[in-house]
Parts: sequence; C-alpha cells; structure tokens
Amino acid sequence: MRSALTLYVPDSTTIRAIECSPPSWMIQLALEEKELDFEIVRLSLTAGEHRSPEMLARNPRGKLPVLTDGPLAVYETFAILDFLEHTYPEPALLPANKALRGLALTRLHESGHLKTVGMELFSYIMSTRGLDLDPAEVDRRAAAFHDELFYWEYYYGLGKYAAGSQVTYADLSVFTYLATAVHLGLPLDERYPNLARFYERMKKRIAVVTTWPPWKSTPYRYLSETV
Ligand SMILES: N[C@@H](CCC(=O)N[C@@H](CS)C(=O)NCC(=O)O)C(=O)O
Repeated sequence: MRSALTLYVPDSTTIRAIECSPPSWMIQLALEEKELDFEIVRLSLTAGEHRSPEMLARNPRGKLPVLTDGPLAVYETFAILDFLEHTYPEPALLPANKALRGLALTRLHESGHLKTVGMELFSYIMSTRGLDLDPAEVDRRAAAFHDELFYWEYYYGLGKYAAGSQVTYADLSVFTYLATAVHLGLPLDERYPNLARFYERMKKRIAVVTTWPPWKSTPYRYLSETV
C-alpha cells in the first residue's frame, strides 16, 4: 500500500553498546509487518538532531520514535501502534476475536514493565564506560530484568505467541527488549526455553530480518553471567 509515512528513529551508530532503540525498532517492525511503504529518517542522538526545532514541533518531548503521516505527527510508541492499527487495519496485528484482542492488549501494555526494567539495565550499560562499569550494579539491574522475564517465560509457555497463534503488537514489543538483552549476552536456552523458542521463531520473520540492527555477529558478554 502506498502511504506518506515517515518514521524518525535514532541513528543506531550513535547509541553506545546496545546500538538499537527498542521502541523505534518496534515501530519499524509494525510498519514492515503491515507491508506499508515508509521513509526512514535516522537522527544522531549525540548531535542532538532529535531536538531540532523541526523535531520539537513534531514531538515537544524531544523523544523518538516519531511517525508522521502527511501533516500528522504521532509519538509515544504505544500510541503509534494504536494509530497504525486504526488507520491501516490490514493485515491486522491485533486479533479479531474479543478474548484474544483483550489478551493481546493486556500483554502489550504489560510489556511496559519489561521496557522499564530493560531500559534501566540497558541505559546503565550504554552510559557507563568500560572500567567504570560496576558488575554489582549490572547484576542488580539484571536481577529486575530476570524477575520480569519469568512472567514472559510463563506466558510464552501457554501459546506460540503472546495472544494465540498469530503475531500481535505484544510480540513485537517483547521481542525488541528480549533481542537487545540477547545482544548484550543474555543466554536464553537453559533458563528460558519458551522464550528461546519465541526468539528463534521471531528471528525468521521477514520483518525482523529486514530491520535487524547493525549488530556484530558475536554478542557482547555484559549479561552472560548475571544472577
Ligand atoms: N515514552 C516514549 C519514550 C521513547 C524513548 O525513550 N526514546 C529514546 C530512544 S529509545 C529517546 O528518544 N532518547 C533521546 C533522549 O532522551 O534525548 C515512547 O514510548 O515512545
């Protein structure tokens, strides 16, 4: 489908260590899953391009991602997902069935918890250089992330995806935080077999292959021995 969509995201080379913005990746995934044409504009966070007068006019909070659709600007990740589903309903990324839709929305908003603990962990690693990194602090933040992963390990044991057999926004959201943690060295196999299967399943999707961050093939080891 042709559209006038532009997605503004951070230039991942300007993000230290995690080299990705999970919320921005989530929107890229949604646009690809919906097979929408869009232009992507990558802004340097270190150069403050996300806080230019033009960008502040689109989002006064100076945060990314921002999606524009012609003259409209939408920001806040979950608002963008909602906007996409209403404006471009096919293919659907929320189930038609009432019960499954309720579950998908619950899981999507519930993934906000994963975002909170994930970003606390990731931002410490992003903003603390080399020898200044305190392993005890990484462990403390990783412990909260692990506590949260136990919920998701349970949920992904109940079904193929977060709400039934079809991918929904909830899966896109969980996947971006999970994949970032794997990139930082989190091992999934032994402790999180359901999440490991979900991760491998998602990695095969065309939308994921197309939008994969510019990560080196060898992941970091920041989270390889946490907790
Ligand atoms: N509540 C916003 C938060 C987005 C957010 O934290 N964006 C980060 C990148 S992951 C950002 O723009 N950081 C730049 C800054 O804070 O200056 C959302 O959900 O979209």
